Amino acid sequence: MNDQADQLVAAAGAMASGERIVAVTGAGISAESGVPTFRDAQTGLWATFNPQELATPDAFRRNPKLVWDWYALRAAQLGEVQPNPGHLALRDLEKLFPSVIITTQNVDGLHQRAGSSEVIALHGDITRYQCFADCQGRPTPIDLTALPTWDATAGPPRCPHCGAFVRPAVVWFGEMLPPGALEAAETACRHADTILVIGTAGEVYPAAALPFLNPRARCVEINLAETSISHRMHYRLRGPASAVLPQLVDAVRRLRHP
Ligand code: BV8
Ligand code: ZN
Repeated sequence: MNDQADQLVAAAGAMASGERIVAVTGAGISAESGVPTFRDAQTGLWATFNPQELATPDAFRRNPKLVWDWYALRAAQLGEVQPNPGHLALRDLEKLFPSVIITTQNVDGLHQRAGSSEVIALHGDITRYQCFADCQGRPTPIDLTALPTWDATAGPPRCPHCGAFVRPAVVWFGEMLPPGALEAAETACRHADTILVIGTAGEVYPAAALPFLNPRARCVEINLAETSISHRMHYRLRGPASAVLPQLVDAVRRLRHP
C-alpha cells in the first residue's frame, strides 16, 4: 500500500479503539462547498485587503460600510452552498461513537446544516447580528428582519436600542471568543481519544492550540498540504476533506461494526 493508504488505515485503527472524537475544523472543510478560505485570494472590492485586516473592530470603526458589505456578500453566498461529503461524514461519525464534538473556526453554519448535533462555533455565526456597542451590557442580538426598512446600500443599520451600528455576530481579531465556547472546546479536547484537525492552517489562536491540550489524544490532520502544525500530528492524511473524510469514516465503520 502507499503511504497515504497506510496512514489512513493506521488513523482509522487508532480512532476505532477510542470512544470520544473531537474535530477541530477550519475553512478547508467548507472549501468544496464553494466557501472561499481565508487564504484564498479575496475578490472584487476586497481583493486589495487581507482578511485579517478586515476582520477587526478597528476596520469596522474606520470603514463600517466596507466591512459590513464584505460580510453581507459572504453571508449572501451561503444561500447558494450546501454541506459537502466532508461535513456529512463527520455527522455520520455520531452513529459509530458515543461522543462526537465539532469545534469549528468557521462561521458558515455548514456543520449545523449537515446535522452534526454537537457543534461549538468558536468564531461565531455570520448569519447573526449584534449591537456594536453591546448596549445591553453584553452582546445584544439584533434581528435584522425585525428592523424597519433600512438602506442596505448605505452600510450597516443602526441598533434599535442605542443607535450604534449593527455588526455581524462573529469574533474579530483582538476580540474574545464567545463566553463558554473556548472552555467547552478545551474540555472536549482534554477528554478526547482522537482529535481530527481538518482544513485549518492552524495559525489562529486560541483555536490552533486546541489539539495539543491533551498529550494522550491521537491527532489526525486532514489537509491538502503541510501546515505549521503538521509536525505535531500522529497521522497526516493529504487530500480534500470531502474525499478523505468519507474514506476514513468507512474504514472506521468496518473496524467498529465488522
Ligand atoms: C483572542 C471570524 C483574546 C471572522 C476569525 C495567542 C493567544 C490568543 C490570541 C492570540 C495569540 N496570538 C495571537 C493572537 C491574536 C489572534 C491571532 O491568533 N492572530 C493570528 C493571526 C496570529 N487571535 C485573536 O485575536 C482571537 N482572539 O484570542 O482574544 C486576545 C485578544 C487580543 C490579544 C490576545 C488575546 C480571535 C481570533 C478569531 C478571528 N476570527 N474568523 C470571519 O470569519 O470573518 S479567524 C478566521 O481566520 C477563521 O475563523 C479561521 O480561524 C482563520 C483562518 O484559518 P483557517 O480556517 O485555517 O483557514 P485558512 O484559509 O487560513 O486555511 C485553510 C486551510 O484549509 C489551509 O491549510 C488549506 O491547505 C486547507 N484546505 C483548503 N482546501 C481544503 C483544505 N483542506 C482540506 N480539504 C480542502 N478541500
Ligand atoms: Zn445597541
